[in-house]
Amino acid sequence: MDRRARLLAVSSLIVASTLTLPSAPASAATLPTGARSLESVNYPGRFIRHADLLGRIDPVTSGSTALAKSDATFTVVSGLASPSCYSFQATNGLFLRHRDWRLRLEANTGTPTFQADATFCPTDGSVAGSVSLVSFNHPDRRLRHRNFELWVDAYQDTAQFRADSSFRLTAPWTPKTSKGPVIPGLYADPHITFFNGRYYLYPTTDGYASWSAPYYKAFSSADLVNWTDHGVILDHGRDVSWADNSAWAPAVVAKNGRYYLYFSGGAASGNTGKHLGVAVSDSPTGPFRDALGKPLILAGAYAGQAIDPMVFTDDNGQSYLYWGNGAAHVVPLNADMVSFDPAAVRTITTPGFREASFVLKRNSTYYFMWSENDTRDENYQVAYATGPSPLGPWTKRGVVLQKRLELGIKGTGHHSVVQVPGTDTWHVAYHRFAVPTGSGTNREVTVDRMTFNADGTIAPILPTL
Ligand code: FUB
Repeated sequence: MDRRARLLAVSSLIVASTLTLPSAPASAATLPTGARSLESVNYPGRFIRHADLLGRIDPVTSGSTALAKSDATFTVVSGLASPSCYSFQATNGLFLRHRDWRLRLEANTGTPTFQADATFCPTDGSVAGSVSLVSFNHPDRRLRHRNFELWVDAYQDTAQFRADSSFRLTAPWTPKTSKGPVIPGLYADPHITFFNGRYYLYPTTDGYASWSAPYYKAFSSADLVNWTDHGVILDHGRDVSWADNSAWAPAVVAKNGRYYLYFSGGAASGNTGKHLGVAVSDSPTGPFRDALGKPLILAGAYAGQAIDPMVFTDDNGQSYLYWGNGAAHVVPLNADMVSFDPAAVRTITTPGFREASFVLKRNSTYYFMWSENDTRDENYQVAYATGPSPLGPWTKRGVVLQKRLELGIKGTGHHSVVQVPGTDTWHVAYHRFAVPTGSGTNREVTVDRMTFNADGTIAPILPTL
């Protein structure tokens, strides 16, 4: 029996004996994210599943086929339309959404309509520990079964409707067998760092057409495996007067006893391009507030796009801001972390640079890393150069992270690196097309090891599932 089959067998035993998750019951306000199955309360033993891409409730038992179990397994993720609600992603990567009131599985197009149709807000179900899922865009309607088919129907205050629209979240019939994505759902451009004994991940929220997401979340972990979702830490709509959308590629750094979040954003009107801003908080999990009330770098002020910020602080305490798409720039930041001398801005010219600058120092060598190609291209990849100072000069060393097609891994890029404090152990966070059916706007975040050769060059990073 191979490892996957063993895990399936073990999980079937667990599911058969304890159908309801003891540690994280669904409540009216929150659901546990990650892989789950959903069992009907009035037809115990029947679970929400898809068949021919349509939603149903059907019996699933430990003796069911692997396919039936997989069809009855969903990853509960932050709502595509709102982080206060939830979406349900099948193991084939498609999302449960309503169309013509019928529940069906479709690929996320990232449009507002799709996102709303695929988002459900939990409320108490008919029996303790069960949940009822209210349609995000039709709050008078709830997900319910009728003739064992799943529909979103107008709520009726009857015992029958309440039972037909109530489900228990159970352990997943098909448990996760890979480490990635490390945070459930669609995220990209992860900035990984370490503050006060914990690792933190700050990603772009993905799954939006044209990468138009308006907010950032933070996640933290003690072990790089189990991640806590700290919710929204900066929302362009609520917190940033000059940006509405395109909340892209945050980078967070600790300095002066505070936390500075560098980010980019676009305005809904004017289409003036992306500006780069800085927000500040007393906590790594926010809330962050716009530090300047205006961009730190205006669109068009320097060649290329004012996106993909990154801050590196050298051993002498001097911090440097790197940014850019199409052209890379660097400037020493003033001690306040929210200003710099424009005359000190330098442009970095490394062959192949597209975006996503990242700088680290190991021993006395500085490593300037970046992403090449378009994030929608499966050949999106990470390359690096080395140099004697944070300002270079840089010598390109080559590509270190790229697709691994035999595992279905594509579009590996926009990375960041964290060192396990006090060791020479390094981890790289990056995004890839969500496996199996993602794309350049449906990406997911994963973490792998990064090692150095004896001569100080970076060994090729092996992307793993
Ligand atoms: O996620 C939006 C944009 O896609 C980022 O700013 C780029 O680095 C690319 O990953």
